[in-house]
Amino acid sequence: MKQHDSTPLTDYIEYPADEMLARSEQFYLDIKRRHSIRSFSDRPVDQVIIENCIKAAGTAPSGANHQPWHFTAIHSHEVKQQVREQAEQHERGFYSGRAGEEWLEALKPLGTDSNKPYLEHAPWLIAVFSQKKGGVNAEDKNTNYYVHESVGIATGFLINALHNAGLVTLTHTPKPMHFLSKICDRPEDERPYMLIIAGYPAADASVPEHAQTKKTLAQIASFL
Ligand code: IYR
Repeated sequence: MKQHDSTPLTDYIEYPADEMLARSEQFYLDIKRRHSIRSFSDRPVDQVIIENCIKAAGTAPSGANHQPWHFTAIHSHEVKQQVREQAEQHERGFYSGRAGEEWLEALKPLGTDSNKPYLEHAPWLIAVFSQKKGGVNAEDKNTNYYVHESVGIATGFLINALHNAGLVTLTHTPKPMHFLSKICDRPEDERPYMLIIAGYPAADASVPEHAQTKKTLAQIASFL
């Protein structure tokens, strides 16, 4: 007996082998230009661009296609100020000891500290939430599966889409992050997953050398 309905795959595009090779290399060269940026311009970015990038994120694969994510895109200066204030308060605790010696040592080459002006000045903060309960319909309250994996992939799509649009981003995980639920007015059964800062880079934006060292193909892959 038929268990499911389906329609033919009509939007697949097959490229000739040489074009596929060129595209794979071109994509690598393009995504290689993505860097985590910590110095943002306050230049505005049209909301439609952010909407398109979130729509792209929403096409990510997920456990049972439950799409266990919610994105709150924050543009309001007042709300950004609240996020900055509360994130910095937590980060001060983190950097003044809560992180532990090993973690603080690992962060030294990035030059980060508890000061997060970009949370207030970047045009967009996108708070990503994960949903333990949900379903294919937005109002469902069934069990979700592979929530972390699904939201991680969607967040990757989002970062990729923002980069592709010509914006820079920072993945930020203030610790703890629960204050975001309140500020964004999200329900109890949703968890803040990550904060993506998006906008134009400031004129003096830089990339820590430490972050530019990527493992080689031989280090990250094996072919059997
Ligand atoms: N959340 C802190 C600390 C931090 C942690 C990691 I792991 C990083 O790769 C970078 C920063 C902060 O944002 O400063």
